[in-house]
Amino acid sequence: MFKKILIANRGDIAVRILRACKELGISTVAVHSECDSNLMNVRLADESVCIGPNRSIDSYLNISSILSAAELTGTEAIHPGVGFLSENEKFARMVAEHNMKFIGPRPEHISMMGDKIAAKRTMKKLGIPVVTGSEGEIQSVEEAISIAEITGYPVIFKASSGGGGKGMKIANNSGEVANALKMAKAEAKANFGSNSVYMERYLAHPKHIEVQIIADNYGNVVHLGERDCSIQRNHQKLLEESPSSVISNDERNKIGEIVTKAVGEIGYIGVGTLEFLYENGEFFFMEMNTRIQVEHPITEMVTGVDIVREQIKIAAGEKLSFSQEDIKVTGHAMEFRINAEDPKTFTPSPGNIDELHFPGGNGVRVDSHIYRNYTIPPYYDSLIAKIIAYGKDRAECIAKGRRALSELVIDGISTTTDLHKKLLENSDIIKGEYDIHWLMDNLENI
Ligand code: MV4
Repeated sequence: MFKKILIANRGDIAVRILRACKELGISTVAVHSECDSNLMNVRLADESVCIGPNRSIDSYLNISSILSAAELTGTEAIHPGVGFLSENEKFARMVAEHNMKFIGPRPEHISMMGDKIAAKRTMKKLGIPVVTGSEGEIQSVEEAISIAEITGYPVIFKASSGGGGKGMKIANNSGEVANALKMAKAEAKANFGSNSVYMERYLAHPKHIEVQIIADNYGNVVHLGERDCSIQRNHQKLLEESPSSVISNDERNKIGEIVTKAVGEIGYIGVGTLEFLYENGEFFFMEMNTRIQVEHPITEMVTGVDIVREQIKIAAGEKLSFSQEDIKVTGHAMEFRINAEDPKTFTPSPGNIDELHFPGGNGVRVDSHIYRNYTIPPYYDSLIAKIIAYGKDRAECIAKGRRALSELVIDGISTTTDLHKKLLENSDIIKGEYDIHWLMDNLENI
């Protein structure tokens, strides 16, 4: 096992990783920007290094600063966390070149999944269901129209190097194709530096269902069931649950089997998530995330697997300590993302936390880095806490969630807490009847 790990991240996820390191007896190095010296993960770490000015580009995205900090402290492995450099192929490669372990998949798998066309083509070949559409990059309006004649309208154009919804454009008929394609290409170019786009049949009312996998260096691949992440606002997830209320045991086993087989065939190592759209009982692969995800705790709650601990053990060359037969999805978990945001406009609400009380008790987990009198800086993600509720079934989970949110006190800044309270009183949410558009369609009247 590693003796020392550097955590190349900040906030709640850095605390989460640090906790796993402590439990494994691994010494920790925190890195931080100038304004972040009083972060909880910096306080809890054995050592810390300031890696640059406040802007992410100068600190948390500064590869040479982070590698210098790692060399200076005698780090054996680097955990990139979520966001920042977590899906940066070049960073993964450079960590290895400096004789350290990157706690994540191999660089070639990061780049394969970063290219959405390549990812889709690979998964399709391996038997994973995908949405019908163009085989590769769309070259012309004529090509798009002739493919749309087969798939039917509406169609959606997506950036090849995209993700997160940027650069997506819908065409409802052949008359809209030219403009949608032009707009998608321009947005792709502006956001990702490449104007390459591909096309798919547009699904009108799907759910976002993602499958968690974990694979070791010895060919063992296990899936940990699914998460329903359909409650999103502008492609920002807000509430996630596991299992999904629309997925049966048979469906879970079936998609899990398909996914683990495919992941095994490409020799993927580490943790990963395959994102699907799910509509009328069918799964359609969208993209694969090659990192630990924000919403991993709900999977930990229903499977009992400490995913971050296992991720570190895999990077250290250890075998998975469980097989698929050992995994049973038991009970129900929900994650409520508490963001420092205005509840109406969702604009960031940085500032001082004047008063703080976290809920606890049976079935409640809180992953957070904030404390009373901590000042949230304006430079980074607005996620400040994840409240996770667990119950023996969905109804009990909702009851625990309501109770936990009612105990939560965060004064001095605005948060998304009240929105979650309202969601848990909404009849559609209580019934589990929601798709990817539900939150945007209902924000005004909940
Ligand atoms: C789609 C789609 C409908 N049909 N693809 C948005 C982000 C990106 N990862 C995929 N996205 C979508 N792809 C087809 N063929 C609808 C969306 C989509 C969406 C997906 C998941 C969660 C929220 C969403 C909100 C709007 C659109």
